[in-house]
Amino acid sequence: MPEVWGPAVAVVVAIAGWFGYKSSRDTASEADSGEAQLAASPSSESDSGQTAQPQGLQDAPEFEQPESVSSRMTRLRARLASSGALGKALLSVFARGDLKASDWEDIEDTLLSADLGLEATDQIMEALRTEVKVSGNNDSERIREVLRQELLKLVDLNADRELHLEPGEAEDGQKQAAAALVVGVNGVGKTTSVGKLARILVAEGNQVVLGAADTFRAAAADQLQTWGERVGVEVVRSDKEGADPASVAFDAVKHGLETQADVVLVDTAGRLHTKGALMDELGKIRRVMERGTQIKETLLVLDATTGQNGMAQAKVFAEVTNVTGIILTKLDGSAKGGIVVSVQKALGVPVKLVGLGEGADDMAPFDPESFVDSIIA
Ligand SMILES: Nc1nc2c(ncn2[C@@H]2O[C@H](COP(=O)(O)OP(=O)(O)OP(=O)(O)O)[C@@H](O)[C@H]2O)c(=O)[nH]1
Ligand SMILES: [Mg+2]
Repeated sequence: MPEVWGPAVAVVVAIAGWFGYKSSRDTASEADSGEAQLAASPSSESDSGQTAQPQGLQDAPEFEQPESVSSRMTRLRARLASSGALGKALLSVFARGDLKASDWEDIEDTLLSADLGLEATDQIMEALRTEVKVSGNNDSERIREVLRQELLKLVDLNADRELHLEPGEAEDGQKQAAAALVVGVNGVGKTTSVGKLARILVAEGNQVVLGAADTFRAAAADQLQTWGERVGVEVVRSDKEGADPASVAFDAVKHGLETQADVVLVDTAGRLHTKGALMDELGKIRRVMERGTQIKETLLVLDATTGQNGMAQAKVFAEVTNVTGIILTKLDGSAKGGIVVSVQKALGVPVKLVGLGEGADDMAPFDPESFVDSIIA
């Protein structure tokens, strides 16, 4: 058995049940079959004739132990609370007493500057005005409760936020790795998110393969490979700068199937040339991946600090490809938590994960209630 799997199996139980699904991995028997498959490492070639190679088995890396769920959640919640403070800002306006038109404008500005978007801001303004009119006072607890209820409605408690990455079964009874494609504008945190997500999946007991389909810069594949080594998973990449990204994505899926992996995560480049070119590139990546398995999630990564500008660009991705979930990064230190509401409204897709820092464990499933409580704290 390659050394790489020893420590990976040791950390398996750390975050069990994180996304609410069970891993199909039977550690003992699959570790054995994994050995046989990996020994016969593929010389994988896709339709374009380029070859991408799995990397990361040779130098047995030092594994970091993933942080426990409870410690991670406590730490990340505190980070969100310190960035939000929407409640505090609003209550300080309400504390002025009799509200004049200019005070209501301040309330509106505060909501807009949290990136809630116009529609949601109007809805909250309406609810707050009604509350003040009906109750005749500005009791801070009542105001906070109205705000909380409105935000909960807007964030949508019923959306399906689970990651559906259970492997399937091929016709011949072999396990068929689930594939996920990670897309988004450049610099938003795609590669980092792929690394963090791989770490969570490994900790849950999944065998994961990463595909470096960002072939624009060689450094992009190096960055993903560093994550792979850190997390203890193989990375399929091409050493040729400018190689066909679809070819690498194809090889990653192929390698995932050959090694009986559970999940194949494919990182992509974020350059937004033209809408047509983006559509062609992502379309081709999808088509070749789907020759091997199903793409069960297409995760759009969005940087919370870029606000409404970033969202306009993200919309283009949602228009050209079938996005199933959003990873909202850089929520740490951003006062723009309201973007959760506006992005879901604009794209019609739920936020599934949030990034709250650059560290390997700084990612958490998005939990609407604790999120709302944090930003109005
Ligand atoms: N504070 C903070 N920084 C983050 C988070 N996620 C990613 N970053 C940082 O954002 C920067 C860009 O991250 P990448 O993962 O390289 O972004 P990318 O989308 O892959 O970028 P390209 O490949 O160039 O398109 C890095 O410095 C990351 O450490 C987050 O949740 N919080
Ligand atoms: Mg990247």
